[in-house]
Amino acid sequence: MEKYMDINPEVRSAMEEGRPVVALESTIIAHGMPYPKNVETALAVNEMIRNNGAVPATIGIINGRMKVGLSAEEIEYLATAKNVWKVSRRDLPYVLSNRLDGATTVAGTMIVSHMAGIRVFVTGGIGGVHRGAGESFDISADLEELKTTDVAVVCAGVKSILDIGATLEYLETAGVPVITFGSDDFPAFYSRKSGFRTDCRIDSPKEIAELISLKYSLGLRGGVLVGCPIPEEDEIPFEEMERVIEAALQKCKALKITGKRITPFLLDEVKAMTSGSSLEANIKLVLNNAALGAKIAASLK
Ligand code: PSU
Ligand code: MN
Repeated sequence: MEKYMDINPEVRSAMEEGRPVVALESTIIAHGMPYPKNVETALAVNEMIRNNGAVPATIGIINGRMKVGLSAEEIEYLATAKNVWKVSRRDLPYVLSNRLDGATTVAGTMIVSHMAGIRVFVTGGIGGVHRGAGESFDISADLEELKTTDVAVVCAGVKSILDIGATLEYLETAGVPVITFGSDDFPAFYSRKSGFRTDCRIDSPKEIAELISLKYSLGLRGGVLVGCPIPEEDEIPFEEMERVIEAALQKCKALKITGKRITPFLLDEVKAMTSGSSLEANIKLVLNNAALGAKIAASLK
């Protein structure tokens, strides 16, 4: 592994000393937010992780090397460089063998985290089953990764560019525990409620950590998904986002966008149509997730 991976010294010593480490993804930096908000957010998220007792490890690929713990300069680089690949499981071998730059998705970040030995990963939103997947077969590789890779993922739920109900069904089939932190409703990214009740509500980071270690002590492979609702003062009403998302989906169809470009396209459209208010909510929810993720990592035995 060392042949393809660089773990930064701070992350390495934390892991050697058994101190908590939290992984972060880089697709949100390179493809999810505009410059310079993407860099400011990534750095603020790192701070939030530290302030809550863990060491941040932002994951990305530079010149064909998997970086575990990007420096501020490397974050700036991935945020501004041209031709940064969006790297999910299937892209990883190509990007490494061709010495390319890449931003890792939830799936890509889970893989690298697991290789490095990191057990908790914080993101904004995961990919899932797209609306109309019955026709298009568009189901994010994030879900398959949650099925197989032993990393707990903290997110603000599932954005309604996706079919939230179908995504939850898929996770049930995949055997992924889906926990909601402090709420009876699974969150919908910009809004605290998706309209889908969760079976597994847990109200403290410590109990979430207990569930995670219990799962692995049973030998049950795969991830754990933790949905952390956006703080009340930052949320955007579900119906308001729904209108915007419908319009974005129409445009995506009309322009015949396909494959890995669909999710970034939809996210950009939503951002443009809400004139930045969705971006602010996005930043707030990632910070909120970071605080929870760090606390979970800190309680994980
Ligand atoms: N959902 C969001 N914001 C994001 C993503 C998803 O609300 O930035 C990114 C994540 O990196 C996720 C990826 O892993 O998009 C999923 O892409 P796809 O649907 O192509 O698998
Ligand atoms: Mn897809």
